[in-house]
Amino acid sequence: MERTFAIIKPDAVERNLIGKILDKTESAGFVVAGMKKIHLSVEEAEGFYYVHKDRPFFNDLCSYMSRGPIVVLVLRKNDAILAWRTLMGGTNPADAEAGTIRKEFGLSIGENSVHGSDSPESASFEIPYFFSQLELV
Ligand code: IDP
Ligand code: MG
Repeated sequence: MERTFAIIKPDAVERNLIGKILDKTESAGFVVAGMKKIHLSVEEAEGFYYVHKDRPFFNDLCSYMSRGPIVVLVLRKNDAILAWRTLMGGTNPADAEAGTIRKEFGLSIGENSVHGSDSPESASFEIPYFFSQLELV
């Protein structure tokens, strides 16, 4: 089974949506391999989103991602990376497919409730950014 990295972002944690999002996640066949609730500093958010450092929304993104707690997750499933991107829906909730997490819970293109690795290379950077081997089952 493949592993992917996911985040329940501050907008969703603030609205007490952790349980609802995990319910959709487990119902879709993902196994939670690692999970914790943390509160990033701006610097830690910048390190995580380093690939986006030249994009115009970078500062807004890092201040949003550090404004409150998040839940970081490692999920296991066959083709987990693609399957989680599909369950999340497109970046802008307004354009996301019906039934996706972002369509159901996302507020805007910035505050879109969840993150997911976009490739095996991203997952290999993102998983160890937050989890040690001992924390994954
Ligand atoms: P993704 O999360 O669907 O992979 P990316 O393009 O990797 O989308 O962007 C990372 C995150 O940056 C998005 O999930 C969203 O929170 C934020 N973001 C992306 N595009 C915009 C934008 O045009 N305005 C504001 N925030 C954005
Ligand atoms: Mg992305």
